[in-house]
Amino acid sequence: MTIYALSTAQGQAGVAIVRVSGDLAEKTINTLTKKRLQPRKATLCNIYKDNNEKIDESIVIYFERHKSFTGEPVAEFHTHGSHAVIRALLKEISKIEGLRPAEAGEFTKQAYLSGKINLVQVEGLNDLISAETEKQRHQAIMQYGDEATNQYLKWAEEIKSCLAYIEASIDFSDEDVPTNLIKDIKKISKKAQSEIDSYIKTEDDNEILQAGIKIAIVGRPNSGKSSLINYLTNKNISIVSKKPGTTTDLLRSERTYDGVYVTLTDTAGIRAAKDEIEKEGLKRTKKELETAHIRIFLGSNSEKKPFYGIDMTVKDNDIVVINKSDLKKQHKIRPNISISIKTNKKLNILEKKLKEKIKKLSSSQLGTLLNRERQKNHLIRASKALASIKGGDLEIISLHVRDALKSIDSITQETSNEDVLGVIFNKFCIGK
Ligand SMILES: Nc1nc2c(ncn2[C@@H]2O[C@H](COP(=O)(O)OP(=O)(O)OP(=O)(O)O)[C@@H](O)[C@H]2O)c(=O)[nH]1
Ligand SMILES: [Mg+2]
Repeated sequence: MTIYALSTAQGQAGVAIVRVSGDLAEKTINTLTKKRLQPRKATLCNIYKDNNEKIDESIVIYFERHKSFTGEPVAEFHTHGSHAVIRALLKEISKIEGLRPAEAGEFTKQAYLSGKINLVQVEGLNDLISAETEKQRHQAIMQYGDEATNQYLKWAEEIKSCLAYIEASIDFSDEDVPTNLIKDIKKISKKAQSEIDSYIKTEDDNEILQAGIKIAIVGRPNSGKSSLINYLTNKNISIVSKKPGTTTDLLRSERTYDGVYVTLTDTAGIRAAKDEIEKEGLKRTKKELETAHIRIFLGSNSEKKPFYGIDMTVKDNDIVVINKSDLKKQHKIRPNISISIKTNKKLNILEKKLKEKIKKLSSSQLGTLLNRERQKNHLIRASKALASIKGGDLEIISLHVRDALKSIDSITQETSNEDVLGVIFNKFCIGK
């Protein structure tokens, strides 16, 4: 079956690309342009309706089988990106017998089925399309490119070498199996297992990369938390007032720091709650305190006890800040930094400190990171199988080795699992 779809985003744009993939791709070009094109050569063509009316001028490219994204013959029509042109073009294509609209992710699925890309790359491609921050893009291109795949292939090769050892020993009777051989197998499998286990742990870093670093601003009422979130996000999102207890709920705002996605949360000022609403607000603040990666404890210079009633178990990534340094000091606290939001004092230094902490939290994100439950499940299975390689019975060892190899291979190639494939490809949009 030959499939077609608009591959660029819906809506008005300078250019729109309609893609056709399958045996009838070339015929589609001939029908619409009345031309035969040289493969992989962008050619300016008129596109016609079946009544010879011209629809648009378009750059058309024909890709032969094996030399296209999908592995099948592909036609691309780069037209002007108006609703009317796209609609007219799609209508003409639909009139050609043997063509049908593509389903979500079907071009990519075809690329996978043709062996053009493996499943790790498919998942990477999906990430690349949805990447919002620079770091997310960086991760996605490593999954789509060779890095992640090569790592899996390396483990598969190593485990395969264990099988080769086992096969080489088939000629030996049980008593004669050289002890070195079993030692070597165990050495290789232990090394692979430990690498796999470390990789499984990178899932936490991926979590930070995807969901971002959570920064909570906490403190007593009136310390300037809302003023600070407004300053840091450069938005007037939180109400600032001299009345203590202004903020009663959590208020979040996002931004990036050096390509890292960050969510800042303004919280309700901590004091003895005056009513049910405040009680609930404080409950939420407390939860935020527990889950944030970085906590900014914000106190006021004009209070005798700027952090009274606040659980100040300060962790490595937390920052203790005293605000309102323009006012007379009333306390004996020694904070990490004193600022004044009112007079813009040392706010740049506070931001510098924040950036350092964000960098530290995200600095382990250099290599590829585990980012799929599907991949993780196979890795856990492989690790378990490798961990089961014990004793001296080669047949049992061989079973575990094969099991581990199968799991690693399934990461890049789920051979016959339509359900799994369905879940992967349905996440794509139509036209990809
Ligand atoms: N003098 C002085 N006043 C400040 C400074 N920063 C904030 N304020 C004022 O302090 C008051 C409280 O500020 P908010 O940002 O609403 O404080 P908050 O911590 O969000 O207060 P709650 O929401 O009630 O918990 C406002 O009147 C601000 O204008 C500062 O650096 N110096
Ligand atoms: Mg507030």
